[in-house]
Amino acid sequence: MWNAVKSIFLALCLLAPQLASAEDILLTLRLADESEHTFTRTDLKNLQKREFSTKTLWTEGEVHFVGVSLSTLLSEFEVVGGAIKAQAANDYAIEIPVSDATKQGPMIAYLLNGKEMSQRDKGPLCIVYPYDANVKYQSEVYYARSIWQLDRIAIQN
Ligand SMILES: Nc1nc2c(c(=O)[nH]1)N[C@H]1C(S)=C(S)[C@@H](COP(=O)(O)O)O[C@H]1N2
Ligand SMILES: [Mo]
Repeated sequence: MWNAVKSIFLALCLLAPQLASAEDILLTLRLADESEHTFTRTDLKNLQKREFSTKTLWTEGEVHFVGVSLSTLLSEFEVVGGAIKAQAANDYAIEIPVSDATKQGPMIAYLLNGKEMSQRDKGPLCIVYPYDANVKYQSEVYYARSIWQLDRIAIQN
């Protein structure tokens, strides 16, 4: 009996990291020193969670986003100044000043109304600003920074 329990436990221990590494990489972060850090959905979920509801240009009515504050991600890597270049799967790219990444600023969203966003649905990741909470975000500059299908962030020197 104990042997069976032990072997199951051992099997789970051996399997768990493999299952985790089989997960898709959703985001690659390239630092100024050219090192690259990858994030799966689980990695993103393990970072401090942020959420807000807002209307957007591209959704009907108010929607609820869950994700990681850009400020949380950047402070994790001690990025304090300059700009980031955010790139999408469709090769759209936009520069975002690191000064945008305040606590009440943009987030990298991974859930929309509680659901994962499909690529068709502008997912799986997008940068969204709390447009309704701050009218300054209701402008073309911030809409252009609201990159959907985000898959890559490079820290500019
Ligand atoms: N991946 C991706 N994100 C993007 C864009 C794009 O072309 N591709 N356009 C940007 C611009 S210029 C605006 S105004 C907003 C809204 O664009 P939409 O109205 O085409 O959805 O998304 C931004 N995010
Ligand atoms: Mo735009």
